[in-house]
Amino acid sequence: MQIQTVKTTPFIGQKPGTSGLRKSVQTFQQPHYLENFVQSIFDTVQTYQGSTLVLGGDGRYYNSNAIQTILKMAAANGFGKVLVGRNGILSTPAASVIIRKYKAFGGIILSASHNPGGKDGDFGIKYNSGNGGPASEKLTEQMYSNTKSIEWYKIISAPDIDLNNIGTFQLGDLTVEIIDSINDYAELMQHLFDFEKIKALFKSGEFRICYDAMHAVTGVYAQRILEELLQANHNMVINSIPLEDFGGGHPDPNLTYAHDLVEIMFHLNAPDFGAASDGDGDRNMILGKNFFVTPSDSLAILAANAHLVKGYKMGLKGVARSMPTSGAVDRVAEFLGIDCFETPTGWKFFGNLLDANKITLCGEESFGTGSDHIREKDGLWAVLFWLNILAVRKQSVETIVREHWAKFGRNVYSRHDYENINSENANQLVEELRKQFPQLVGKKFENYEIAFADDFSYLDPIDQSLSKNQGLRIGFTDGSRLIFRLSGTGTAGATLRIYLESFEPDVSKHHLDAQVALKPLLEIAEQLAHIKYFTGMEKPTVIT
Ligand code: VG1
Ligand code: CO
Repeated sequence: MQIQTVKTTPFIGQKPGTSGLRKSVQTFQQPHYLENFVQSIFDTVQTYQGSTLVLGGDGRYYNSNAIQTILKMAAANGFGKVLVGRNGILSTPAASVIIRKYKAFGGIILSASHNPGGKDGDFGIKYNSGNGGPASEKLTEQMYSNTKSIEWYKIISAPDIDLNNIGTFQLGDLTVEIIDSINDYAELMQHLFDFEKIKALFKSGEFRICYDAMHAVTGVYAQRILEELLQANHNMVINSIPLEDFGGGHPDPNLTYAHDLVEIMFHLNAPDFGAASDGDGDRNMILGKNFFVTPSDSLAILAANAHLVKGYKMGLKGVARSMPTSGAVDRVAEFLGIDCFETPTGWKFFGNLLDANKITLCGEESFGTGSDHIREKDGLWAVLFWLNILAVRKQSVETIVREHWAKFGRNVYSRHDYENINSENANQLVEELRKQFPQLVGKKFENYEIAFADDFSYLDPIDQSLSKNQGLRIGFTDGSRLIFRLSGTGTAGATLRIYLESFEPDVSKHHLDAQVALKPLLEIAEQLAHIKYFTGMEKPTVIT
């Protein structure tokens, strides 16, 4: 095995964001760009000699090229074995399953998740640790620091490996095993959920589902699990073939981008249940017949009904949500008498709580829900969880949500995104808002009075690490909240996210459209932050 030590120089800006390093494909295609980052990962995690790495991605453009490069670098750097998903495909949750099941040292997942793909789209790379979860902030900071001083990387010269066939190959001293991308994941799902009950639900002929894979990675998982194993109605997976450019779409499962599904579900003859997932399969959107379930409500409903589901009937240890996620799950936790933790945005912050057995379920408002079965959010898992509840309760999605609101009250919620705005203006908006904070407490706006205004920081209760500047929060005396955050997953300009939440205990007002109910809060947001002025936009690009 001929190991080459290739001289290189640092690239500016190889800083992992909310979920790994994401850049345009063109940026990744520059000579040494990918290699520099991969070597920086290896130099950060260090003690992997002879051990196993898991490798795969969401199938977007550049996936296979990157896999071939990483395999040759893993061989040169002394890994013992790499498990690769067939055709280079592994959804993010499947990668987490495989890392845990085979006790791998860690894994590299190639994905820019919900960002568009293709030659002119985005590419991304993230590292997951041996627990199957995203690298901690401490590790990502070390990776970034390494990228700034890198002088060389190691690679072997060898022909490419055939990724299309299951089997074992040798790359120098490294064993490369091409594995089925779905088996281990499907097996775990069968262990957690009552497949017989769900199968019976479909068999009754009275229940139809539509699943939008958005031409992304979950197409193959949904076909195997929903169509083959659960025998759901025929042709229920739409946009099922994974494409390198996601068919030109934006693989983000929300009401704006999953328009094919939305059209089907908001139609006279709509199926009973609709769902979609994102580029790498870790997000989910849940719809009923003519009905949208917000991700925050979905998390709360899963928590409140977990005792009906095979793998969770022992009860929940605790729950967690990201700070901008609505407090709906907090009310369920209080009812159940369990802990509820509030973490910064990004799945990496749930890892310690899960590893320490403090929580069973966790989720984010951004269509991410998950549990202690792995260390990533999991799109298809959430769909199966809902199906299991529906199979037991035999009620419609809408009835289940409305009954939940009647019992716990409704946390009316929405997020407004202003995408691709000028970065300087976005930072200025945040700065100007922050400057007002010392004067805000007690300030009144008609029925609303500000109770607190702060910049969210999180002290991890397990390892005591402190994460600062995780979003600006303005809380009102009636429990309503306004949150401002800049996205950490974009690749061009800045994206401003404004999260709006109010609480409505009165059932007679539960039918109100969230945008109508939240209008007064939105007006306060504009008054405080001058959103139109700084973004140069009259309205958001995406509302979820
Ligand atoms: C977004 C979401 C966040 C999620 C992250 C990764 O981050 O808001 O909740 O964890 O994407 O999801 P940001 O920084 O853009 O707000 V995924 O499915 O894109 O890996
Ligand atoms: Co994702």
